[in-house]
Amino acid sequence: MINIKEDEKLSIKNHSCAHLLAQAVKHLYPNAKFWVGPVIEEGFYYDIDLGDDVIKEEDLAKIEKEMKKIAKDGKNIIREELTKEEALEKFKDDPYKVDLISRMDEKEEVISCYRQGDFTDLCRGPHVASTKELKYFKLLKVSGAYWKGDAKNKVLQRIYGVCFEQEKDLEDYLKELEEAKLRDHRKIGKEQELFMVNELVGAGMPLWLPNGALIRKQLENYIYEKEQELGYQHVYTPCVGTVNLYKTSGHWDHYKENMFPMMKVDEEEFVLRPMNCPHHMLIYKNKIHSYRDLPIRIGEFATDFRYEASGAVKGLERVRAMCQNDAHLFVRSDQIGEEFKKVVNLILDVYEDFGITKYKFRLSLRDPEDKEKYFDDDKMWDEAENKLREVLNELEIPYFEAIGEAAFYGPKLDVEVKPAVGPEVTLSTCQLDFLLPRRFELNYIDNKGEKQTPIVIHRAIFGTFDRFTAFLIEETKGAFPTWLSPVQVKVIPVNPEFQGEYAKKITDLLKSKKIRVELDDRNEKLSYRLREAQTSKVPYTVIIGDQEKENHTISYRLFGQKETTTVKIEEFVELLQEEIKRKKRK
Ligand code: TSB
Ligand code: ZN
Repeated sequence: MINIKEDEKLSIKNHSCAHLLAQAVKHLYPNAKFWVGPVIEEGFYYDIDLGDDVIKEEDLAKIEKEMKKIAKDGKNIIREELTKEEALEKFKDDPYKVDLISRMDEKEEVISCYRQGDFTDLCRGPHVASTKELKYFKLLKVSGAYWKGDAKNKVLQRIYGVCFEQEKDLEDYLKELEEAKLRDHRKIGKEQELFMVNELVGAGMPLWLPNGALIRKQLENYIYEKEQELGYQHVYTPCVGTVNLYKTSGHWDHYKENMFPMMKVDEEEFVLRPMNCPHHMLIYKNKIHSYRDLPIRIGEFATDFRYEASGAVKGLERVRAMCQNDAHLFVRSDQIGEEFKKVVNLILDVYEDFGITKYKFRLSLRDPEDKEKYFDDDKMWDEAENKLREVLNELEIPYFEAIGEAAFYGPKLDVEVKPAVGPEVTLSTCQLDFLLPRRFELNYIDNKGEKQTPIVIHRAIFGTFDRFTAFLIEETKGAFPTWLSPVQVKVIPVNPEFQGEYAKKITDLLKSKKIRVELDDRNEKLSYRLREAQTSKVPYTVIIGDQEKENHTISYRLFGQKETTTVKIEEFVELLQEEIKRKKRK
């Protein structure tokens, strides 16, 4: 999908369209006050305070009509530059603009506004020359947004829209948007009964339903086997820790705003853990290690809790209770490169199995200015960041750099993917850490009998099972590969009266071979039952007629295909078992 923000011409057009939206809103709701109206990847939005008025989805058409009217009128869009004093005077009736202006520094930037007919807005620009140039736009949705993104502030109304150069581009975009909505994991998750949320449990606390839990169990088994083969040792640890544990690690100082608040039990202070590193550090510390023992790879499918803003939580993709496919690798400095490479190769290997091809590697670095988020030790950071760059260049994988995205304890290599709806998210991550081993005073005995501090690589291949499943649902549009499908085979007798018994025998046989199978011998038309099997996206539909019954065969149809293939029952079992064992997308 096109990124409007990255296209200069479209970006200007969308920004002008945001002004046009504000002008139309002002015509229809004279009390409206305006906060900001930026361009985003998907188009633009404007945050508006309407006092007691509320704009609903059905009001958008009316606003759009007014926008069309103004645009047709074709007023020139004129830039004016102002002193701070003039700007404050001009916008004195709008507290939001006054807030913006009072924080501006005349010496640093020119204060400007743009006028189109009866509407003027404070803005840096640039804009198109006339509202006439705005022809192909659409308002997309309306939602609430806290002023300045702060939950303590008033909720403003945010109207989203998009604008294009050509009618066809707008049409294509709207079509793509519709398709993306159909792929949204929240929609499919509901239809296929994969997960649910209930406000009594809490926002961002998904409940995995049997179908979703089945998929997750397969994912756990899959990655567990891979990690065992690669020498990982899996552990179980509790999902709470004392505040002191997180003070020792540094989370308490650098990550507190992402954590649930402290709770007191007797005289002890606990927190729900946001990460598992401290527990794993203590497991490492439980034994004396020689340089020959390293790398030591401690893995866990570990539940974590994080405070995510209520407006940010989203299905399984961004949750407050999550399960990481986590591991901490304790290595010597001469093993960093080799071990890091193994993690990257594991990521690539897993992505190939799942048929994931659209992703970007991001090298996430600290923001040297941000002393609050990042541990203050420039030398350590430089060493870690340079080491990572070195490894990445050696691996020859393309990546881009992002300042301010590192973990508080070190730089990371993140894999970014684009969900059906909304901005990109991180799936896998591999992080280099010189800090926590020092804070926990970890060591190993080197070949001269001296104590050395190991380095830790934090890594999560799936990221969390939650986010990975969300992504998988969208990638497959809910048509999971056979090994993951909650129901792998649907058996349908053409006429339950005549072939029902044989169909039942086939179903029982498949069940005994540990294949997840369902029999549909309802008294419904064949076409109806076939259609339902298709919409439920079961990978194999087995159709049993007289011929099949007589010849001890079955006929199967793959999801999304029209043709049927007839094979001996043994052959079918073998084929299925082979496919399930392979654990591939296709
Ligand atoms: C890899 N300590 C490391 C760990 O050892 C860590 O916690 N890294 S993390 O903060 O980047 O989180 C790991 C992964 O969890 C991320 O890459 C992302 O895929 C996933 N994740 C993070 N926040 C959420 C969330 N709110 N909902 C779902 N998944 C999340
Ligand atoms: Zn970690």
